[in-house]
Amino acid sequence: MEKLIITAAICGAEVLKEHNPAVPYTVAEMVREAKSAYEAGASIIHLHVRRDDGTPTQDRERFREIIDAIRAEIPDVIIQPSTGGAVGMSNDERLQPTELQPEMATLDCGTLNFGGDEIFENTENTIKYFGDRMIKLGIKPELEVFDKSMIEMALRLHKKGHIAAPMHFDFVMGVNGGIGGDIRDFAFLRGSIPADATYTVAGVGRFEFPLAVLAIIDGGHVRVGFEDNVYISKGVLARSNGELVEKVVRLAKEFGREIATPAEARKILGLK
Ligand code: KMH
Ligand code: ZN
Repeated sequence: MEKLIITAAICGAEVLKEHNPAVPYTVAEMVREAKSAYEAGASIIHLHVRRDDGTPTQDRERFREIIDAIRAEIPDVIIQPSTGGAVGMSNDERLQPTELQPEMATLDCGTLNFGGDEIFENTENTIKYFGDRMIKLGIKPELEVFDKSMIEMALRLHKKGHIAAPMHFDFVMGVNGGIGGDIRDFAFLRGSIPADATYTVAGVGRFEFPLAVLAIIDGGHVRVGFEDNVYISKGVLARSNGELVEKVVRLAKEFGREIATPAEARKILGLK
């Protein structure tokens, strides 16, 4: 089995210090959390950025500042900016970090009810627009799918030339409005991607670690982090993103799965 790529989603756009005081907002806090995740075994940092007061932003210069600060400490880590941003942002606002030509970026493959009146909007034309941009800039998309229909969308847009193969999916599972997070849901998504595709699984809340185990034993990859879950165990807040990554490393070791370095992750994902 290939080595396990661990992605740390250290910040997200919705989770706040009120949920866990270790959620990072400032540049120094972002570096601290990225470093803790990397030192524990993460090879990819999935990156959202905030203003110092916690407001989510897709501002290119804020991304540049935080990416530069992270790179100064951990130069070889793979940085994967979000193009999802936060609900309500425009397409061009969301795409700003792609101007920095990262190796990877997320590409959300459908629209989702996000709770209350909020809709995370990704029309077919939006997905084509984002996919075309990533092909042009040589950015590998992590195809975020919150439901089975979003895999169908990605496959259709791949056939039309808007998404390159081999595809790399992120099954984001257990979000309100998306697919659930049980074994049947996982098997349904897992069985729906092409044979040459890779995948990571991001279980939200209580689904984080059970789904990590399924991916570990199946040969998939794993995402954890405050964006998805702030607890290390039931009712106990994680002290850092690193603590969440450490738990995945422990689980992987129990099942004999080795952890990929950033260089090995680049090879597995076909990054340059
Ligand atoms: N914050 C969500 C609205 C992504 O990073 O691409 C979108 C999100 C997905 O987190
Ligand atoms: Zn995200």
